Amino acid sequence: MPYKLFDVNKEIPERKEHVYVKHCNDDDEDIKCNTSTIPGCMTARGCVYAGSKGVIGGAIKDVIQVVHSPVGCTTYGGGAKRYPSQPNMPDGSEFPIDNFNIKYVCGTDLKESDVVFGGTKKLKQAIIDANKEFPYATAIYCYATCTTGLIGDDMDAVAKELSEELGKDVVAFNTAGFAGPSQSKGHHIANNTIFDRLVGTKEPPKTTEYDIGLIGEYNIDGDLWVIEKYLKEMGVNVLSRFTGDSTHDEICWMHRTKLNLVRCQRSATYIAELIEEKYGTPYLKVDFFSVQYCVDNLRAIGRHFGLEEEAEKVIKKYLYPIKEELAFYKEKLTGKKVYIFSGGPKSWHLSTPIENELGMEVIAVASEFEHADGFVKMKDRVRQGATIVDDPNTLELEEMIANDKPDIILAGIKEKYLVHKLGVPSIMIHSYENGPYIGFEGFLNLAKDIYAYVNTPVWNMLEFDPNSQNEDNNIDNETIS
Ligand code: CFM
Repeated sequence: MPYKLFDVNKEIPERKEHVYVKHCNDDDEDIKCNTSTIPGCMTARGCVYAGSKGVIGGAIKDVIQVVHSPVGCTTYGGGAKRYPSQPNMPDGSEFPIDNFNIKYVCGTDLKESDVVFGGTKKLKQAIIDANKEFPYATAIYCYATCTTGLIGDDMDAVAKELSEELGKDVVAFNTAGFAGPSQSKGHHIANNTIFDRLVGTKEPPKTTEYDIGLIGEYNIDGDLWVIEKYLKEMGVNVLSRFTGDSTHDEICWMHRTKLNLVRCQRSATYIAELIEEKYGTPYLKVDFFSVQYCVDNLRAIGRHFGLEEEAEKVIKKYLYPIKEELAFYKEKLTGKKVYIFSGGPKSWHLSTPIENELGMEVIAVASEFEHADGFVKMKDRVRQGATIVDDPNTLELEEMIANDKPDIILAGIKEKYLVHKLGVPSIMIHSYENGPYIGFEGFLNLAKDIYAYVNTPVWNMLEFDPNSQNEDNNIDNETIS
């Protein structure tokens, strides 16, 4: 069958409101977002459970994660994400983390009869068994999924009963997969649950005048360690991390920080606001993606603590060694056309740096789950004529590629191999190729990866012809020599 391009406006007219092309004088036009995916669209979104377990709770190293689900959701949650941890604990001991950094994930393996008769007994037994198996874990978090949301199991009651019985925190996250349009709702529920159940329940062994909370940094491929290193060298102490490389206890004493830095502002501003409201701790929204943002934000943190000179020293130390190499990549990448298809925030964090600091042209940005405030930033930061897409789907992506012919796409694993088949290189902006991608050296890593992918000769051997008669994913074999 000949390949036909999908005509979005014709096939699914409701999608029109989710796609926007930036023009001058059109500031008022809103893009529709944070609503349920339109049936029939092959979305790249995750579910609410994915947002709570996959993003927030699952990164904490000394916790057993009990997924209350049929086995599929548990399997998904078992090490699918690249957020490594070090074994070091706040008291100086070492937590037994395996070499692959797969955290402790168990499940209740729900069956049909549990759906009919209820799954709380199984959940209780699973938590007791998990605790026996991993007695050294500090706490146990359990997660609702679609199935348990449908049954209506009272997970809070189980968590309360077992917290008393086992003498450690058992926390229930009521994040049924369908409880919202995307993983974003899972972030929100997890923030609220952690704040209500944990924050303020423990005290840190010691405090200083320079204690901060690093909030919304999940240590993707080591990002958190880069920021932590800069802060440490400035004289700032990271007292709590939410939640990359974190421990259960750090989360419990988040109320003792003097300042909170909010790195991912989509998934974690909620808890920073709640802490400010209850404990009066201020928070700063920070951005370390790229050289310029890194300089600006380290200076802002320096100003807050009166550590301006120390901030300048750190900037000098880490900026100087990468400058020349970065200039090389900028020269090579100037004028290359790029799409940024991320979960949301990375599409607005990276658009200006990729234009200004790498010389590339960002011609489309997309977000799986951003809310209206994120889209305002996305619109502000892209050039005239750039396309902005909410909840993109594969067919639209193919259509866009046929029209724009971008040189590279920064996207996720769900887009990567699809676009490779269309002859366009793609690097993973969610979990990275050769990260970290944050900070000075991280931005250089990103530039290197973009350069390497764009210049791999294999792309010259492929040609995307949307009208090709070839059924093999539109790759014309005759062009492959
Ligand atoms: Fe925040 Fe994230 Fe992101 Fe996110 Fe994500 Fe992610 Fe992302 Mo993938 S917490 S919103 S739910 S920065 S996993 S580390 S890369 S979609 S833009």
